[in-house]
Amino acid sequence: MRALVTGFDAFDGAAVNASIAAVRRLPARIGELAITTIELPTSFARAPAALSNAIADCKPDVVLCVGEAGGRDALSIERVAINLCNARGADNDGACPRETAVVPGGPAAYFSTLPVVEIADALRAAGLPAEISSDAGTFVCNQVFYTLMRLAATAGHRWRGGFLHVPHAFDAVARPQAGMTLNTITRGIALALEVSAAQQIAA
Ligand code: PCA
Repeated sequence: MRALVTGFDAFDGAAVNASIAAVRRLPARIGELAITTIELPTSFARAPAALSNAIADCKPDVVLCVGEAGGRDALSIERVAINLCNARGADNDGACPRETAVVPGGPAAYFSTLPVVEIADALRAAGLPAEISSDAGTFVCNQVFYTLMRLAATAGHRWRGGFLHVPHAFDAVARPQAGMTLNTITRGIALALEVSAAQQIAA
């Protein structure tokens, strides 16, 4: 089985994005799962094509997109992606879309097809702060999550996909208000992948 795991480049003036920093620390294999990682640009214009090209190349069974949500203090398994872009600040290309659709005419929302309850339970059982979130925001992370789930729903793919928001990394940001170590974040991502792979095998 193959997993594609994505993280984002740094944005909003930060030097590091905990999502890609933690994703890069993943091993090449987790049990039966071969792991491919890529960095997505924090760009409304470029991220969707980068994601769909990576899926076409990798032919994954599981896709987990990871992004950073500064200020959160738990690993947040996102439940739902909405068809809305509403940026508070500029992305890495200077774009700041307001009240536009991710996909004009697309459904209002898509649910994750990863086992969000089982992932949150497994993370907590391992002693990692975790929550299920119903708000992936309206910036590039939500756009990528919506793009991912729309691909899953419309392109006849058999993979399952979802999104994980992670806090700032204590070891990557000076004095974050809330955060975890990169090591903890990577452990959480690896566990989410294990639980997702187990569900794919059982399906
Ligand atoms: N977080 C942003 C975009 C890139 C990232 O890591 C978000 O939550 O939309």
